Amino acid sequence: MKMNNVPTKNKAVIAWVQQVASLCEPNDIYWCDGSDEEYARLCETLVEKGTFIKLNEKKRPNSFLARSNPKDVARVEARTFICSEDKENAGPTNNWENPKKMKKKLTKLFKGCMHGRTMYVIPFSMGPLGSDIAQIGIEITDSPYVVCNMKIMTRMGKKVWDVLGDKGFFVPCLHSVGYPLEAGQKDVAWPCNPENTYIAHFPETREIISFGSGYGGNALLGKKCLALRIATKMAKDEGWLAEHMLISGIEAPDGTKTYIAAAFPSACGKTNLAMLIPPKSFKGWKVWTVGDDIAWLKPKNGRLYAINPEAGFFGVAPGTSAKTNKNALDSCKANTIFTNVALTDDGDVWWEGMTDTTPKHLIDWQGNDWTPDCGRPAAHPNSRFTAPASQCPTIDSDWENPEGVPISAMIFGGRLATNAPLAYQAFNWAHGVFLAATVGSEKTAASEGKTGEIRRDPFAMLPFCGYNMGDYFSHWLEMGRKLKYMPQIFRVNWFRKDEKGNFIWPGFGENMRVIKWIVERVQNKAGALESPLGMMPNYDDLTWSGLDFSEKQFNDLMAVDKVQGLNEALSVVEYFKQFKKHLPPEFMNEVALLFLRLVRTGNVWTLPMKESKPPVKKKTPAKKTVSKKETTKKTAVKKVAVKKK
Ligand code: O2Y
Ligand code: MN
Repeated sequence: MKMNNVPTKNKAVIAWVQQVASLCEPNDIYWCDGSDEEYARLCETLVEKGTFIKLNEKKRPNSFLARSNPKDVARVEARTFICSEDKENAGPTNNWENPKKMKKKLTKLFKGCMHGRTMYVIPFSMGPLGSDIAQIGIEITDSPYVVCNMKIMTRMGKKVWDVLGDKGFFVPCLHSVGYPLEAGQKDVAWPCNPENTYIAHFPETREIISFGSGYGGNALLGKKCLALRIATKMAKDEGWLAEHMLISGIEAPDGTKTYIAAAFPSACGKTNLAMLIPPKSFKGWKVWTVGDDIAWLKPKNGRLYAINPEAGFFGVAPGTSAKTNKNALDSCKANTIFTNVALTDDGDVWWEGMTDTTPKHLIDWQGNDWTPDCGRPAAHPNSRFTAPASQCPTIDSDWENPEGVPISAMIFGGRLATNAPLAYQAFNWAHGVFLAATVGSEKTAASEGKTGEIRRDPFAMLPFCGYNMGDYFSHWLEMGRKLKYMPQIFRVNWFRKDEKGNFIWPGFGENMRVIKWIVERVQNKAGALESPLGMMPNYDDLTWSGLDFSEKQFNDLMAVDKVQGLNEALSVVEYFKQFKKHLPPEFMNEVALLFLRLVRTGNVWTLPMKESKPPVKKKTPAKKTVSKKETTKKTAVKKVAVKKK
């Protein structure tokens, strides 16, 4: 196929685009320049095709609503593959296919798959253009919806060619909705091919091929596919970390800023934490947003520096309100693409949990009339907004700093109703890596298995690690050995419930109380007591102004039941078995220490009440590598202190 207006001299790019075009046989090829004019033109085309509905310009300027095919509404893990030469390198937690076999299968599917369509070539950078932490990708797609979303989610367009140069490296990302239009065939508003969906990754050769879905992580290939699955493998080979983490800067009243990174499984309020608004009583404290989903962390001068590789938020809409996350709501005031939310009668958007009062009439995410009593949700539970990060009122002044921001603390959280305290700090790096590897959420639906059982989601990376997860654990341990000033590691759980099934902790903005303790811990300003699980804040170590939360309530929230703890440790051992020889030996050491600490305690470990509190609180030195020996020594001191009182 003849190519016009080719904007690059990079031979590898030109050859690849040629090769894809002769396989997919599109009507024409369009090289995206990333301009606002191009975006406006494509949005107009999408409106004409029926994919986009233009929203009320006065209420939601330059914004659009898309409704997907009901069979194409989320990432599909069952159709996501890691295609490494050796099955063992995909590990026990990934779907695997032989790369040659997968390419053969995909070649058949891609043959002629772009008939009747334009093939778009999207140059993009994950990370600030030119940052040495950033990576360049080129996505070929037949979906203009994908082009528009990529414009928001990445640094996309002309400038990328300059950075790439004639010989620069890029990750080829090939995507098709898998819905060719044969002569005379009419298009549909959301073309896709759910019966033949494949999201295939080739980590060793750094390639991505996705077929059949036009939705989110399946189709916007810079996000989960490149920035996590391919990047984890790059990071392992090159000595850095690609993580499913938000990044925030926590500003204290004295103006100092402490950057944290935090990992939570999907649907645990990650975006809320990234954009947290502190309680009114926290005068002078501010939370600044660097990223809400992905962090790339590279070591420099013995420290870890993080960038957000993305340029936008692909946030989940339901539950987002002025109360739960005003900053997210403000981020999508304009210039936003909404997918699968409801349409109001005045041409704006609505979703469950957005407002206190429910509109009397809506058009639901499938385009049908909706009333509050109709028994169906108005917005799909996985409906999304694609909004530029620059529109977030709390965007950090350094969010585009090509050097990244220095990370002082890393937080790992799950969703657990029982026996999981609000917050604790790892004793040292290896213990922290162990804590991150054992994170999980309780299964809530029958489809997920037995309700109450824990679905482990190590590092919140279960669906996103591009190689053997056992080797990933070892890589983290190795990174700790390389760093001089490693971040302190913390575990949190906002979701503990009482006997009546009510959440004990109010969550949302009140989580700032925990974040402040974490910041003060890394600054060596706050105390903690040794518990069987880690270093725990005492009641007085958190700030309580503006919240009526008693010491008794807090201690209940922090209690550790010995038998439940031992059972949890046993279930961790069971979970680890699948990694066989890839499991780092350090982890069995950590399990043994956990068992020992638990058997030494009474039936229920609780924080001492105020009057029986030890007189001296030990502070862990901030930002210093704590060796095993030092940890043991510190533990001994703590025990003496507890005994003394
Ligand atoms: O269903 C999708 O395609 C979106 S999944 C997603 C989107 C933004 C941030 N995180 C996630 C996730 O699943 O972790
Ligand atoms: Mn995510």
